[in-house]
Amino acid sequence: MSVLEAIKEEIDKAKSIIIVTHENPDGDAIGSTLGFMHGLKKIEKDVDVFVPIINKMYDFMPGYDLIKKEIPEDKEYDLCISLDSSDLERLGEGRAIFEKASNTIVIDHHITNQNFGDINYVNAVASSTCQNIIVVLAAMGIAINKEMAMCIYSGMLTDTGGFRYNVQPETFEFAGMLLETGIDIAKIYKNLFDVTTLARTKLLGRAIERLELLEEGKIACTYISQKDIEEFENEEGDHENIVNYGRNIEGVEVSIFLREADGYFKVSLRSNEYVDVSRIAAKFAGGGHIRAAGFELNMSLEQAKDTVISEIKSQFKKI
Ligand SMILES: [Mn+2]
Repeated sequence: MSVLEAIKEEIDKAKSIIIVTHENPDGDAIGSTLGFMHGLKKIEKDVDVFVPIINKMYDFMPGYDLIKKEIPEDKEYDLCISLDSSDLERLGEGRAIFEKASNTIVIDHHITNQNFGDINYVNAVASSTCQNIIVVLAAMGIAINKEMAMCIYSGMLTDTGGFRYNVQPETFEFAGMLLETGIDIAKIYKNLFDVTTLARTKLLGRAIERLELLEEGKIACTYISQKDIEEFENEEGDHENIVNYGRNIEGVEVSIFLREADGYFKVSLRSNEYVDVSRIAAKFAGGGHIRAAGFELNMSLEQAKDTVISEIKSQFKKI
C-alpha cells in the first residue's frame, strides 16, 4: 500500500480528527490546516484544528473562527494529523495532543522532517505543505472548492515568497487549478504581504530607527526589546519580516535582528549572496537554511550583538 493509500484508509476509519501545526504558525501552517480541515469536513468527518497562538493577519482565511485555541478537555481524538512541522518539539502545545492520539499522520515538506508519525508523507521537493495537501486531497478523491483553494493558495504564496523561491513547474500547475475555483488572488496577496496594523508599523519604525551598518556596510543590525512590544501592544508574530529591511539595503551581506524574550535574545539572520548563515546558527544550537537562520542567546543585548558580529566577521574571513 502506498503512503497516500494508507493516509486515506486511516482517515476513513477515524471517528474524530484533530489537526495541529508548528508554533509561530505562518501562512503555510494556517493555510494547510484550514484547507485540509475543509476537505475533511466535506467527507463528513468530525475534525478540529488546534492552534493556541495565531496572528490576526490570517483571519481572511475561511474557517479562521473555527480554530480551537484551547485543547477541548472533554474530547478524545483517535487521529491526530500534524501539518508543516518538522518535528515533535516544534508542535509546542500541540505535542501533547499528538502524543496522546492513538493514530498519527505527518504531512510536511521540510527536508529535516523526523518522520515522527505512524504514517509520514514528506515530500521535501514541494514548495509548501499546502502543495502536498493538494496531492493528498486528490488521492482521497476530494475535489478542491473555493474556500479550500483560498487557504491552500495562501500557503503556497507564503512559502514561495510570492512565487519567487522553491517553485517547481507543478507549483504553477497546482496554482492554476486553484485559480479555476474562482479565488481572488489579488486579495490573498494583499492580505499576506501588504495589509499591516498600526502596532506592526510602529514596531518596524522602532527597529528601523535603530538600524545600523557595520563592517563597511556589509552587516546590518537592529533589535527590539520586550518594552517595545509592550508599548505598542504587539501580537505574536508582529516582528516577522523586520530582518529583511536590513538585508535589502544595498551592499549588506548579512542582516541581524535581535528580539528580546524573557531575559534572552532570539536572533534572526538573513544573508544575500555568500555567507551561509545556517552555519552560524548551528554554532549556537539553532537551525535554518543558507540564507535564513535563527538561534537563541542567553546574554545581554551588547554581549549578544558582539557575539553574533564577531561570528559573522570570522565567516567573512573564510571567504
Ligand atoms: Mn511550510
